Amino acid sequence: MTKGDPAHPANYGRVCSKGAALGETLALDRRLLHPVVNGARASWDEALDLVATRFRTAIETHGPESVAFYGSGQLLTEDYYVANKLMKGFIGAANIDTNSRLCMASSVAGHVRAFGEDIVPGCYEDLDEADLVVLVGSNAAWCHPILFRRLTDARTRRGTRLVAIDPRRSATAADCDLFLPLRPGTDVLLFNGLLAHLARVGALDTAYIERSTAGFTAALAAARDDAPDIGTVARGCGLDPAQIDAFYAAFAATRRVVTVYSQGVNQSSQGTDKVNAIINCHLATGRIGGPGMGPFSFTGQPNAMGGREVGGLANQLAAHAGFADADDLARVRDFWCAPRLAERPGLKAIDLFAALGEGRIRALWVMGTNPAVSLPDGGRVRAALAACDFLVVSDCVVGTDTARHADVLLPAAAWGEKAGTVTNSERRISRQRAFMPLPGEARPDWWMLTEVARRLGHGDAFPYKTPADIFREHAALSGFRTGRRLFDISGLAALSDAAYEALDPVQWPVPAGQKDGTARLFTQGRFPTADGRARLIPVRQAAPANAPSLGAPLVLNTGRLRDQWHTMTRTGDVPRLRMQAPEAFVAVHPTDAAAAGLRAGALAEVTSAWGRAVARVSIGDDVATGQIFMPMHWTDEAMPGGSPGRVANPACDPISGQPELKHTPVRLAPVALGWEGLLLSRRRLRPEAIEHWSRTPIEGGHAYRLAGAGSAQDDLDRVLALLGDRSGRAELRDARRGVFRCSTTDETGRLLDCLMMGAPGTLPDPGWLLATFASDAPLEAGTRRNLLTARGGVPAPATGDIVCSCFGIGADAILDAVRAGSRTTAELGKVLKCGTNCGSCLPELRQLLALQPGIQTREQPCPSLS
Ligand SMILES: Nc1nc2c(c(=O)[nH]1)N[C@H]1C(S)=C(S)[C@@H](COP(=O)(O)OP(=O)(O)OC[C@H]3O[C@@H](n4cnc5c(=O)[nH]c(N)nc54)[C@H](O)[C@@H]3O)O[C@H]1N2
Ligand SMILES: Nc1nc2c(c(=O)[nH]1)N[C@H]1C(S)=C(S)[C@@H](COP(=O)(O)OP(=O)(O)OC[C@H]3O[C@@H](n4cnc5c(=O)[nH]c(N)nc54)[C@H](O)[C@@H]3O)O[C@H]1N2
Ligand SMILES: [Mo]
Repeated sequence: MTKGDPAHPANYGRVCSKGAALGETLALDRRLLHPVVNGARASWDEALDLVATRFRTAIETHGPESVAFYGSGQLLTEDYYVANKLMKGFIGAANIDTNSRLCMASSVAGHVRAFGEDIVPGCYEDLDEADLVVLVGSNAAWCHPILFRRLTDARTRRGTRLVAIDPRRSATAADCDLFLPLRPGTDVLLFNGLLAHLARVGALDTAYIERSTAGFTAALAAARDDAPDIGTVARGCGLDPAQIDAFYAAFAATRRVVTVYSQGVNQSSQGTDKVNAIINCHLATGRIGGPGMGPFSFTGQPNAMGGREVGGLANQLAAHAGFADADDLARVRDFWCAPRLAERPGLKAIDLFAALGEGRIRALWVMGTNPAVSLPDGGRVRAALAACDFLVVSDCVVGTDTARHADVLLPAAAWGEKAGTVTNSERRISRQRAFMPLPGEARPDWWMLTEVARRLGHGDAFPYKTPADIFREHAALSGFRTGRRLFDISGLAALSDAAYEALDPVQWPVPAGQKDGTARLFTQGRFPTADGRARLIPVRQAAPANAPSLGAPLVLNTGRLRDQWHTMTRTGDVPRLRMQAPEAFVAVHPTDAAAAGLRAGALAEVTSAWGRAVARVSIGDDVATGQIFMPMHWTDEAMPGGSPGRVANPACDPISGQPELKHTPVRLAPVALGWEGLLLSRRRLRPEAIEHWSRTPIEGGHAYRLAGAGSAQDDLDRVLALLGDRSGRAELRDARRGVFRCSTTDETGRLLDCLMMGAPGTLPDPGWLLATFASDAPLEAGTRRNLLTARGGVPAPATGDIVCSCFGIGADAILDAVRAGSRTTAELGKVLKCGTNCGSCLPELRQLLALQPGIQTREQPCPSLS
């Protein structure tokens, strides 16, 4: 198991379930190990020459705006810096955007509107020191489990109260003291109501408003107009007035309040307004810049923040300089000696891919992201990638849904093999150090970009030999004619190679002459605006861009699972991380399931105006009626049709350009099936001839769920073609019941494939089968017979649903321990170890405990704060 660094101030050694499993993701069998040109192995020189030639041709023929880069918050700051400098400074167009557009763009825009610069004011200690923490559209229990543990620790230690605002009862919502299940997209109304309430009860800090802000009167007027009273808010947000009362009263009465927000806020056609509605309440109460208080945007990717610092977004320049300001343009142009510097913003992600589809972008380089899966309107994105004149993809793994369309594949160094820096949510820059050799011909992204820059004739401006060279330049730029800008790390511009190598984690700003970082900003109530004041922004509740209709009555919400990372390229092949959810699913409220004629475990079709997905039905009341939820992770590699990206609408926030990934009108229907099957195989397959399939890695191989609309008889040959060596084959056919079973073994008698087909809903529980498959021992005759009769001859120890994926502890074992006397998560941890590593299952453990009769713990979720 991978262990954290106990001395690192961001996590003090705690790592999440995915982090703990990192060791299991280092295998090389799925790695891209050499360049590929048009499907064939190529040398680096061939590949880089071709990239440079095709980019140069496009630029010469169609102008610099006919080429683009699409990057990622998973690049290191040094990679990102070089990509941005090449595109904006030397190609001379600003067409470099990043997956941070899908992630943080609304927070960036909200920060810039309120503070004059993209700044997260606080630090993680504020989470320890707050008395009230409001989590808005953040499932931190699963997505930031280490930070969420700080919150639950603070609850135990100092009685910090936690409020969750989310349309869905997420793991976070279930573990908070107060849960407001608001109607999707109504956050602005809720926070406008809060601002009006704070004014009503005299909870404003008028001295602070007077001294440190502008725009208060207009913001309050808009808030009052939107939300004159709690009844209006209750109706608009679909909430119980008592819940709103409890939340507003707690906010009004608590000075140390942190409002955490994440994708439920950002990924919205009103994302920027949501951000400012929240910040308005903190500014109006002066609760910002002090210990235990402030608005706090939780970023997602390892280096989403670093990308924002170097200018990874098409509407930023570099080092927090923008296009709107002539001084900024001159500053960056002079520093880079870049006479061709782009002078206007480039295309934001959604527009960039639209331009790609229309042939306006002739050459695109995608680095460190999988847009075929992660962008909305995925069908159109895939078509655009397929039609693109020249597509370069640099990635660490083979076979991503995006890479499949590439003309050139460049093998990138992965985590553990590359060196550089990343910045986290609290502005802390950390060194990432290589501890493994570069496999095959893999190279870091900055090196590829530098080589292409040289081939384009810009060698003088790209002289980098090491990441340290790049970092020093980036740090120097941040301190060059800084003006009032706060992003300044020029104190690190003269680091020697050895000092860079040894750099301790440090929070920016680190201006010249300063060695240590800065934990909190705005402590004196001064902001990096022209007049030094922060801005309150008048915002109004607006309906989401696309409203449900008769043909699409449900709202599709999408998000993350505890044990998966994005498009599964890093976590999808680790069996224990797949146990939480082996297949793509759609969570449906029992009422909507009944209305659509869906049973749990069946396949359902989710259709929007943009596309269609197919996923396994999961029925429960975590989602409200009228809403459904799908995890974002599945790809064509794991379950074609399982990606909600194909369904999601491409509407964007008009200010940030961030797409509305949490709100797409859809309809739901059962998928009519003639048969279902389960195939366990030692081999990794893409059963494309089968209408519906999914692949889940298991101990010893892969499990495939198969299904078709026709009769089993009609599809049998297609299914049998999936089996490997058929020499040791045994089969059973029961035409009357439509049952077919078959197993194959190798010469030693070891099980190779095991197949079962039958009428929909009749497949046996595969638990014992998986245990048989995991073993390499030759099959005994009895077991072999059992495989055919599907009778569990080899009972596996029942585990129930896996709760703790770090230690593989299931619900059954946990309930046994409860029956044997365990009463708290700590006691369970002592007996079973569950929850003692990353702790991201602690909310589930608390819930399991709370459901047991006779256990009344402080940890039990309670309905109100009072
Ligand atoms: N396990 C895991 N952790 C991750 C990641 C991962 O892939 N897996 N990815 C990382 C990344 S890049 C990111 S950006 C973060 C994201 O972290 P989060 O933002 O916490 O995660 P999400 O699941 O995308 O969405 C959060 C919540 O927003 C809610 N929501 C939907 N609509 C609304 C609304 O209108 N209002 C409100 N208030 N809430 C709404 C959803 O129901 C969901 O519970 O996670 C990071 N951490
Ligand atoms: N429906 C829906 N869609 C969403 C979201 C949602 O909530 N719902 N969330 C959005 C958000 S917040 C995000 S951040 C995105 C994430 O979406 P993506 O960025 O598309 O997802 P990843 O799977 O992280 O893709 C990263 C790729 O980079 C590769 N990689 C890793 N490290 C490196 C490296 O150092 N160099 C290079 N060249 N490659 C590397 C990995 O192998 C992987 O293929 O998804 C967005 N899309
Ligand atoms: Mo993200």
